[in-house]
Amino acid sequence: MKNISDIRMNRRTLLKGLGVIGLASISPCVFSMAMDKGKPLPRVRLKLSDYQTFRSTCAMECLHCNLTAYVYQGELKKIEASKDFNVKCCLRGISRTKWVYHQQRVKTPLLRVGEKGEGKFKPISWDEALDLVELNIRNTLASHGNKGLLISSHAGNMDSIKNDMGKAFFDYLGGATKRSGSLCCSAVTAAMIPMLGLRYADMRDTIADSRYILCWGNNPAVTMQAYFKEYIKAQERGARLVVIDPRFNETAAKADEWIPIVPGTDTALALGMIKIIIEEQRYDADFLRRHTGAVYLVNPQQKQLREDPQDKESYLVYDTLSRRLVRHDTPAIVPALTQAELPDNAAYTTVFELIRQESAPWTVEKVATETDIPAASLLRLAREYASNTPSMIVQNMSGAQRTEFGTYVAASQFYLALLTGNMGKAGGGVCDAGGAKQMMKFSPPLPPAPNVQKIPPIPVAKTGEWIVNDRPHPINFWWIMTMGALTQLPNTNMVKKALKKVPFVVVADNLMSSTTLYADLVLPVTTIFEDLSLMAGVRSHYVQLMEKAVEPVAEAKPDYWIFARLAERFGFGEVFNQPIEHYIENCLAGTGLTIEQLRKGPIKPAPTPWIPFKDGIFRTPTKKAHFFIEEWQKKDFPPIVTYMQVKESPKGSPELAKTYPLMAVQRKLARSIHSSHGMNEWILEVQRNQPNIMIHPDDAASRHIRNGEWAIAFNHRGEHRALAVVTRQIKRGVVCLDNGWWEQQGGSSSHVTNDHAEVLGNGHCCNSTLVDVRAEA
Ligand SMILES: Nc1nc2c(c(=O)[nH]1)N[C@H]1C(S)=C(S)[C@@H](COP(=O)(O)OP(=O)(O)OC[C@H]3O[C@@H](n4cnc5c(=O)[nH]c(N)nc54)[C@H](O)[C@@H]3O)O[C@H]1N2
Ligand SMILES: Nc1nc2c(c(=O)[nH]1)N[C@H]1C(S)=C(S)[C@@H](COP(=O)(O)OP(=O)(O)OC[C@H]3O[C@@H](n4cnc5c(=O)[nH]c(N)nc54)[C@H](O)[C@@H]3O)O[C@H]1N2
Ligand code: SF4
Ligand SMILES: [Mo]
Repeated sequence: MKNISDIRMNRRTLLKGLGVIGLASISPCVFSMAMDKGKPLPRVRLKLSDYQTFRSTCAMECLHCNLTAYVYQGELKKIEASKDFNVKCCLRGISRTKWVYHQQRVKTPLLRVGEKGEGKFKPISWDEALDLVELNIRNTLASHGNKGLLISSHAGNMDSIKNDMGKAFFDYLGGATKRSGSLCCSAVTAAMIPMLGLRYADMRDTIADSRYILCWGNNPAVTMQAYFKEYIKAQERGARLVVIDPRFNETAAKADEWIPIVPGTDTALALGMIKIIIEEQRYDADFLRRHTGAVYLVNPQQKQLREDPQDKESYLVYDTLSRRLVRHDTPAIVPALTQAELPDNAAYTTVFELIRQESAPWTVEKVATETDIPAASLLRLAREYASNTPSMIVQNMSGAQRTEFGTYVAASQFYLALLTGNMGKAGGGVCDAGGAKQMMKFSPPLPPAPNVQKIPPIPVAKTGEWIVNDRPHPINFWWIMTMGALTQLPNTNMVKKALKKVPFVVVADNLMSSTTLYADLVLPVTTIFEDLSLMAGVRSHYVQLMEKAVEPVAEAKPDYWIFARLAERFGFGEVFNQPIEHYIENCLAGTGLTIEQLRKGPIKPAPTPWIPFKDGIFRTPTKKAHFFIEEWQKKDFPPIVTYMQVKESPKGSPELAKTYPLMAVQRKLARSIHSSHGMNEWILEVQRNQPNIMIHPDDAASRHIRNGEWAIAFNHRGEHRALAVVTRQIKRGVVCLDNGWWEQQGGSSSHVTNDHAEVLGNGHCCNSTLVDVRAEA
């Protein structure tokens, strides 16, 4: 296999491919210079009207920008940002032409012939491939039962059909082992759903209305790139942009202030801010009384008081007018918020009071000790955030919540927004990811399977270890789709062991990704523009039809085609083998939207600006936001946000830190979305094509590591090789590793990342990792 770093091209080829020379700049244009047996063919002058155009969306876990493909004589020639769409896509989006025609495209089903990991395969036919899959599923069902089947999917294609179809296929078989939690943002989910009643509340329509933008543990200049113009617009209108990150990230480079922080200590910072906001009475008492559970009452046994124990929503409050305990939703009351408003010897207190007590020990000195943030910065941060309203916390599935106690990090950010009454207002709130799916109810593509066994899941971060140790039961057949399992799951060496242990691993992908190297069978699937689909998701506000523009390369098939053929073999073909339009219509049923409407372009199903929780109405059954979370309490964790020391940290594991003293955080790069796009030679041409490790000069000097030379980050899980960037743009004691490098490019930083499951959301805590670094010998 050709080394990807060898595939470099000259800049002119890149620009030509992107259409910068040619179609985009001068049209009608010259693009064809094909050679016929050494004799140049006549140059063909094409007009825009000679091309057919089709629209689709960039379907990975990013912003789902709408793209227009230009097709000439059945070949995809160029992709550009759709003209009428609200955001302009990035280089990754327009380089997708190269993804379709990539030299590492999987062209036929491939059967392993070498050892797993060697990447030696022989091409086989689809019939042979499907026979093998059928046989291995039947054998697994006979020997292990349904729980012996595992399906893993993630964010390679977030359309409304493919992943759902995969999960449904295994449900129709009677069930399979699935994952719990997510590699991405289950900490946010575990905070938001009980607090606000739903996941996803993105404020991106009103970023420019904000007066104070706090990018807390995230880096929108890179990770929300197509929207970053909104942040700049806010700054031009006078907003202050502040970044909290252990490293000086690309957003910090544009910001008014960078606040470096010790990784994993964000909740300590939040509690320090809350203390200041409460003590200086900078909270919005009126908002808290009307729209939140801050006024609910709690007894000394830490139970919330209810009028009727059977009625979950009958929370009691103390009405300061009638001086009685009443239901929280009684009209014309003024519920007590603070202890001072309660009767002197009351046998209960308010949730607000519990928050005050929890934050009380977090003096500026104590916060400084834990987070390394100076007192003056903390005071400025708390005061400016609370007074420069509307102020917005950008969360966008942040790196800060991919930590061991990430749910409390995310929840503490919601606490701050709620305490200051900064929710449901243009320019305020917490900017999460979000999309059309919040605005309208879409249906699943297929009816639910009739009989599905309840099978205990595998926490996604534990995938490698649990499979190796047969937990919760042995896995005999593993289907991996839309997922870079080998680069994105933590603890790569354990994942490799798991991939080797499972007797039959199927990887459906369109490129010979790192994961395919460990497959028994690789199935070639389509990319966008090679099949028809629908995107009604959680990353773009628009419902988008994903049109087929060209025939699939070689033998590639859509994932849904594969499940249709397999379903036929298992006797439920008719559920899966209808024309794709049928499944798209199922998704759209009840929305009033039609395929024909969508053919004209993307549709936003709600007015702009989209403001979740407008006017303080939340989606919990009480319509109020909750601070006291009984779901956490049921898991034996405090119901009020609290700070806990991350275990894999110098303070949490002093012994381990003697061997691995540096805290390693991850960063996402402009060159890729996770492990995708990063192999695209057009991108390699303009972005660096080797992994970096950011390290502070003091940490580098004591290890004889020099800028620009190879270094190895290592710990008890594995090693990751990268070029050292010796810089003061990262805190002393912290290193930052790149996310998403392929095995074929030297390997992923997940070789060292923590595979602990985040405590409340069962998620991913790759940013709670200890390593040491050495110069390469
Ligand atoms: N270009 C690009 N864009 C993307 C993606 C991509 O891969 N590439 N992925 C998309 C996806 S799926 C997601 S989830 C989002 C994620 O978007 P982001 O959260 O912005 O992405 P990350 O780079 O993971 O993390 C951001 C920052 O968190 C910092 N960090 C790490 N640990 C801590 C901590 O404990 N505290 C604090 N305060 N900061 C910490 C890191 O130094 C890093 O700069 O981006 C989306 N957009
Ligand atoms: N070390 C480290 N690990 C991380 C993170 C980190 O910051 N650092 N971030 C985490 C986060 S936030 C996330 S969201 C995850 C993302 O993890 P993944 O969703 O696994 O992301 P990708 O690596 O992009 O893998 C997607 C794969 O799907 C393939 N694909 C694309 N289209 C299709 C299709 O239509 N069908 C099929 N079958 N396959 C398709 C792509 O070619 C690619 O191989 O990674 C997590 N893992
Ligand atoms: S990678 Fe993200 S920003 Fe770039 S085109 Fe795709 S969705 Fe848009
Ligand atoms: Mo993510």
